[in-house]
Amino acid sequence: VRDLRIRWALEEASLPYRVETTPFEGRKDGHNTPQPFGHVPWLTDGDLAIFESGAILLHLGEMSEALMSRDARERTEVTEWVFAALNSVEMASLPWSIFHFSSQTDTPMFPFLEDFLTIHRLARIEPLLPEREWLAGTLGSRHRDGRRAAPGGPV
Ligand SMILES: N[C@@H](CCC(=O)N[C@@H](CS)C(=O)NCC(=O)O)C(=O)O
Repeated sequence: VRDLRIRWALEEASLPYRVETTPFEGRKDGHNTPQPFGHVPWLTDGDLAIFESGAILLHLGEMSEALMSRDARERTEVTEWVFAALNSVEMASLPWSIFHFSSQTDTPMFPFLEDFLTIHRLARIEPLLPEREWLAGTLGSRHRDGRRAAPGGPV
């Protein structure tokens, strides 16, 4: 479930947070949540309610330099990679995982999606990774140095 990426970011930034659950049944009919499609996750921060995991991540990035630098170029890199993860990788990995986990890999779409994902997306990222620990930012080196960002406002 897509709350994992948000919990991960909150942990990396040492931001305080509380997890709440919502009933699965009835989430679409009359399920009055800040998520217009009746989906999870959403984040409540004070009187702000944010849906879409990418939008939530960018909001958290604004709260912690451990997640997003204040430098304009580095901020742009973070934004690029958040969109790349959602728009270029997840758009292929999601249908791939639905076929995979529902054991429908014999559908003609499956090899198409697999090639699209592995050859046209992930294989192109592979050569970038030996040069750096993270695609954007310095999250890893912050950890190696033992420095963590100070907790920001309430989440
Ligand atoms: N693009 C949305 C996707 C949200 C989404 O699809 N959430 C799933 C769980 S990860 C959900 O609530 N599914 C319930 C349903 O489809 O009814 C995001 O990234 O937040």
